[in-house]
Amino acid sequence: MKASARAHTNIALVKYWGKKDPQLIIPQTDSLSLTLDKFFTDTTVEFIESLKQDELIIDDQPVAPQKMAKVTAVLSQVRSLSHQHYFAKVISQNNVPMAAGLASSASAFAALALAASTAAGLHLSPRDLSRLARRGSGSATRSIFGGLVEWHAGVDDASSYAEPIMEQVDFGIEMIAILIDTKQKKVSSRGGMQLSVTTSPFYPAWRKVVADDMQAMKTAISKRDINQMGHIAEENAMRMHALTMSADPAYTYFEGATIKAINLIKGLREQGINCYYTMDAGPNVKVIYNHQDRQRIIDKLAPVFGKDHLIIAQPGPGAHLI
Ligand code: 2P0
Repeated sequence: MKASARAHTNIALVKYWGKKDPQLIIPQTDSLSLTLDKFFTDTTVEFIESLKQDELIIDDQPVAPQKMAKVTAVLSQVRSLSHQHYFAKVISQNNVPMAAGLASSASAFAALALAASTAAGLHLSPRDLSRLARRGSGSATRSIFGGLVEWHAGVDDASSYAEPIMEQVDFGIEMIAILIDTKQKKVSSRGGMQLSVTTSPFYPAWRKVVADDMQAMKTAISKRDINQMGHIAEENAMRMHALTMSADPAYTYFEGATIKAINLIKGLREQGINCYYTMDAGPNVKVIYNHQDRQRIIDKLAPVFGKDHLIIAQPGPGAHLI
């Protein structure tokens, strides 16, 4: 009744920002992401008869039971599916620089879903694994798969799952995460997105933006057109962040250095280097480009942000047992 799994984090190119059902984590819209090789979580789950409650250790630190609700949501679903009632010991190790602002919850809950379901003797299909990971965190739904992945919003637990669009991504797309700030964010994704759903007057327009961007992004992917993919991802990210600034009370994940990075990337484009930016629920900027342009982009960014604040990532694999 023990298993270990590794899952990688992902960067959304068409973002998820809001839930229809906060309990089951059914999103308001579809989303689309690229799984990354650099950042991953290794998780071991063991169901033990003698345990009185679930236990969780993250990066060698025990986690208090009252902070385990998301993990318990996944473990409870596994117990229900496998018709057994043992509590579990969960040991998780992150290889995600927390400072990168790359959702460690995506890799964490994808690894937990695979390790826990395997430890319980379940043999879930990848689709059902993505539904299970979704119980822990929305972005984890997509991290079950490698490469380019689509999360169908769906309307209920059965219809809200992820699916690969292209598992082997071999046309040269690459990303640099610019580490701008290492502090814990003030507004959680979970709290922030629900504030946007309930108070931003732009929310109905966002649903339309995502529907259009999903179509356009899939067309760009089918043409392996990195520039078009980058352009759509950049526009989509800015429109997602417009939902933060238009909420009541307004909030933003941007900092001064975020704008500075955006302007540098625009400057690179004016010099004929095709690169595009995207940001998630934090100030760090991620640059999307063709790997052939890596050095020219680093040469521009390193003097401003420092070479050790630039992390290069390439397309990565789906969740797997280790
Ligand atoms: C995404 N983000 O699509 C978006 C873009 C951040 C910005 O999913 O409440 O940790 O656990 O479902 O998945 C971050 O939010 O939120 C996220 P929950 P999650 O990647």
